[in-house]
Amino acid sequence: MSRSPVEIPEEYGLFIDGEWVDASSGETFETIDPASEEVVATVAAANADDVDAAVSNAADALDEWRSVPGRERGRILMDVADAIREDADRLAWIETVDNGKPLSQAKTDVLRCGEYVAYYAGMADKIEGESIPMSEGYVDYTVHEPLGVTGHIIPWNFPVGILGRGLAPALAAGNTVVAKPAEQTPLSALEIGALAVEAGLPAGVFNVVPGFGPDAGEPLVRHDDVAQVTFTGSVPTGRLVGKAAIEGLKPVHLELGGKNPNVVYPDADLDRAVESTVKSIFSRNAGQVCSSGSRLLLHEDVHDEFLDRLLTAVDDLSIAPGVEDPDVAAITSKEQFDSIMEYIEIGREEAGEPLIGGEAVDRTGYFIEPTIFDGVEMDMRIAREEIFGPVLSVLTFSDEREAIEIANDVDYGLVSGIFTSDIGRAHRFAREVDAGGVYINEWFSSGIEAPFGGYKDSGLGRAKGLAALEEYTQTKNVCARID
Ligand code: TXE
Repeated sequence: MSRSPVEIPEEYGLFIDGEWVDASSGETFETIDPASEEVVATVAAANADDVDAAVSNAADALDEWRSVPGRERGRILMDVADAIREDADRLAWIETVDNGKPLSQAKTDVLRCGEYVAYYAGMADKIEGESIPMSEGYVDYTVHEPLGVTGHIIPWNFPVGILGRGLAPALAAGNTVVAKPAEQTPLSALEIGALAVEAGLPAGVFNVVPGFGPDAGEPLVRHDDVAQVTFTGSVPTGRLVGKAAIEGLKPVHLELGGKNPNVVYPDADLDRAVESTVKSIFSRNAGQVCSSGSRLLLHEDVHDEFLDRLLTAVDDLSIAPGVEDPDVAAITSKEQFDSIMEYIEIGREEAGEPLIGGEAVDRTGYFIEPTIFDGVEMDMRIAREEIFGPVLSVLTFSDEREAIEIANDVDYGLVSGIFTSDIGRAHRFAREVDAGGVYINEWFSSGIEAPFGGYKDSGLGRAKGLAALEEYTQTKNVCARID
């Protein structure tokens, strides 16, 4: 690896009440650069006592933070957003070394985190209630109040982006935050915690407790003083988190996986569809994306031509360490690498040799070649299960009805996409598909202003846009007799 232009501390503590502290147990864990397999830093490992300390500080900070007038809260958050954006190059480098992703993508994620904070900063003084007409003699109005301390459990695929997505609306609405980053990628959340306090966020409003799921995540979800939980991750862990939250009668926002259908018709702009498909499953974070286009549904009349073009494009992709900013970089962890390689073997047994790829790259680090399986059928595991890597399953259909049937024939329902020049067909698909998001003629079209979340097993609730504020507020109705 080239010499790091960024000084990354060798040790990180927990970040509680604006201070770096050791874990009460003294335990630490190592975070690994997946491109070099070397240790990036040693990080304090939080347990239930540390989580309790973080939650208690967040609870103490709550009264002050929720009483800051919305406009002032927004101003402070705008300063935080600026601090994140100004520090984007350094943070992006840290994110790349910790997570593996290409440097330019890490920078996009950091800037996006700043955008989330700025977007919701602008909302902090616009969380308005309603006046509700009643019979004469009464005045009725609603107030949207913060919930309290919110617990955020963050995955490793977009550590800084997903942090910002929950943190920003939670803080804008007057809540305080305790975040537990994934054990594979704890650094960016810790860096943002410190940066936010430096930028003027009162200490205790945002705390970061790195550690493992059962040791730190579960105590956070179960803590009596945590009023709401935001979780992004796998379906099995999401079910555990959801169950624990509901036992504590607290609202829970779950953003889980996907096995998303990307449907291509012969009348599509094929250049654009190929480019989008490559991005949807290979070049964006090596396919480690819940909204990846992991199932490609090709109309039989375009199947051969599309695959020819796709194979040419995939063959051109560069694979290298993230710091070299390639198209495809390392898989984030050894566990995820092993899991993807296992799915590739399952794919070989179910669908035969892949059209391209199918091997780990012969070098240090967790690199996997972009892999395409053709002739996939819906009774195969590679058609139904989330692989979460650069592995594409190709299915063929002959008419709109069949496309929808295949698209909807999974337990997931996060996003979907269609490429066609027939506007009616595109909107018929949008109406029929069981998914929380529909991309028409560009995979990943949409932005932070629009709601994002899953149907079926892909989750509960909505992130992004105005919709997210509902996750972080509770409605009080006030009714007065006035005669
Ligand atoms: O997920 P986990 P893993 C999917 C993807 C991937 C698979 C496994 O298919 O291959 O999940 O990844 C914390 N109580 N996604 O094992 O376990 C954990 O520490 C509370 C989809 O990494 O869900 C981490 O911070 N928290 C996805 C977070 O949960 C617990 C993103 C996610 O870990 C916990 C990531 C517990 N009992 C993986 N156990 C997406 N939707 O984008 C673990 N955690």
